[in-house]
Amino acid sequence: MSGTLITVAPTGAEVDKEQVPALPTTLEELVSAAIECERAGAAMVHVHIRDDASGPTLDLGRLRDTVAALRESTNLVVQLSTGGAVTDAEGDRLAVLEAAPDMASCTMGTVNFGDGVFMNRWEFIVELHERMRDRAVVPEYELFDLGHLPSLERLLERHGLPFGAHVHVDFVLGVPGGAAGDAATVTAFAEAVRRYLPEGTTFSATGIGRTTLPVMLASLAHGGHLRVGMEDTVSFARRTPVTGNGQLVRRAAEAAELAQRPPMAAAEARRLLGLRDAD
Ligand code: KMH
Ligand code: ZN
Repeated sequence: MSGTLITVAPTGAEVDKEQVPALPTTLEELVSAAIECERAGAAMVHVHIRDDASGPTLDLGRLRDTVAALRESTNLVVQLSTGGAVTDAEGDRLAVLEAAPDMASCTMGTVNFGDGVFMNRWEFIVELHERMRDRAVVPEYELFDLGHLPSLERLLERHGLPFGAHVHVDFVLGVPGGAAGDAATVTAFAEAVRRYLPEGTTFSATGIGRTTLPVMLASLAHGGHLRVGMEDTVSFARRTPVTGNGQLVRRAAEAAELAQRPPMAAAEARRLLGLRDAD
């Protein structure tokens, strides 16, 4: 069994900087968080960026600067979010790929998202999948509900494997409107990976809010990988706010060590995921 791929999602599009001052929203804060998280055991960073008012943005110039700065200061696999915020237009979400990240997210269906709707039409998913392959960007397919797994099977059957020919998915559990964040749901998703997706498909899992711990432990138990970060949870324990992303990555790395699948370095992650610069 391989080591554990730890992805950090440091910022997201939803958490309010005023309410959570430790959230990294400037480029300097993001790079500093990324450096700390790599030292703590992360191999990949899932990136959303913010504007000068700390609001979510998909500004292409900022995205390009962000990719360059993360590459300059870390070896982390840089994965840009094409999910953005629920208010983002499809054209802006597709244009994220022009910033030439190593990877990008590709959500496999529409889901209620708290009071909003995270819209992912079939034609949009196909366009994202094909543009990524054209640009040698490896997708991380984001699965918020069980139906997203047979949808991914259909995508791969009709439109072919992604760049690198390896399939990697992420279970995003505990979103109000999506699948629950508990051990039984991780088990159901892990079984659905074996049922619907190509042999060798790898998965990570993240639990939103207080579901972070049961999802993390269940994913490790199923041989899965981990995503943690302030995009997904801003509480470390009951009534204890997270001090920073490094704290969440350190806990994930300790859990991975305990499972005897220590965190993998970025170079190993690049090989596992079939990235274009893997050695
Ligand atoms: N912010 C959510 C609406 C992704 O990054 O691809 C979508 C999201 C998924 O976070
Ligand atoms: Zn995201």
